[in-house]
Amino acid sequence: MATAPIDLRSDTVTRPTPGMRRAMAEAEVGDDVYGEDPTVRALEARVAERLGLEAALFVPSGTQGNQLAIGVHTRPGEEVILEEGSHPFHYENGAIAALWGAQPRIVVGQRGILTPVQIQAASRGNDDHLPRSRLLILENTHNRGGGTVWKPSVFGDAVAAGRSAGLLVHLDGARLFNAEVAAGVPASTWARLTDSTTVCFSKGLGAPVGSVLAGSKAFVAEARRLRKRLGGGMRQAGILAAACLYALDHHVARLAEDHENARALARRLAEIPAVRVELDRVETNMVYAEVPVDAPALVPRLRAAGLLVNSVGPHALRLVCHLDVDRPACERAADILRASLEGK
Ligand code: TLP
Repeated sequence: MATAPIDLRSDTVTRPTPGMRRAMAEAEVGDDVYGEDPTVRALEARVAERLGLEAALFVPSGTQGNQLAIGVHTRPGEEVILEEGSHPFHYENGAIAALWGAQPRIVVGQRGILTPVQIQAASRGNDDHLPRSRLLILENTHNRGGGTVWKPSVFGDAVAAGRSAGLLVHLDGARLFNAEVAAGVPASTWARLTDSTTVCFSKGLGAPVGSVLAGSKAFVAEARRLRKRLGGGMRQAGILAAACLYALDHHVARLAEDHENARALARRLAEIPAVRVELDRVETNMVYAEVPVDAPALVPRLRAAGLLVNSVGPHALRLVCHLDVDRPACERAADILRASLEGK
């Protein structure tokens, strides 16, 4: 029998574990559009508390969480300052412009990290000619930056720079729990400084669906209205929220394993002469590797050899470690890449 491929395309590919499926099957539910699903409410309360914010809203995806935040915080014509590789700019299908008529103002960070000087420079003054700068979006961990963790003090400085320029601050914390585990400080260290924060459960935490957007009570009330407008009002969503609660209880601390596996994978990749990996850039569960061949063309060859990865540039691959791949699988992944590059 053929062995299953090793899937390192993303941590979104994880499947719910038997324990998670049991929790989902047993979830108490109600109609959440009426605010009557006890499991959704429990999840929202728990995440708000964990992030040090007042209230929270269960949403179908990280993208919707980010976009609701932008929708609540901005008006058409206003500017959103965010990093070039950030998910809301790079991967959300132009939604900032398409949905809200806001204008992205792009800053190029270092591995996704912005300095206070860059943030100040990107904010506009009060001038009738210029767009009004309204919102700063930061991302932790930063996906295209390499799974980068914002040092809490550096994050605090960036937020302070935004505040002094009169900006609201949203955090895309799709992988904020990876940052929590990697830095050894609670997720609230970052989130409580923001006006709104999104966290995702369908990435390394292993839930099938679900993100939570948190902020003040007034912010969440507005986000709830916009969620309905976008068709994100879910009914007996407690079945999904139960998976997220289970993930909070059982899958956060184990993210450390994914981080160790990513480091082991990176070390093994670095032994391949043709591959370039910056080991010190592997801070969480992601490995970005440079290959000397056309990366998009390499992807189907790797797939045929039993390894699924994504190309993220002409010569760049992204490999993501997660709940469903163990250390031997990660090491085998490096061996498959080596064999493929050596034409074996
Ligand atoms: N990221 C996905 C792809 O969309 C690129 C991945 O495989 O990494 N914020 C960040 C930082 C993300 O990485 C993602 C998903 C999202 C938001 C969006 O989450 P979903 O997919 O739930 O809309």
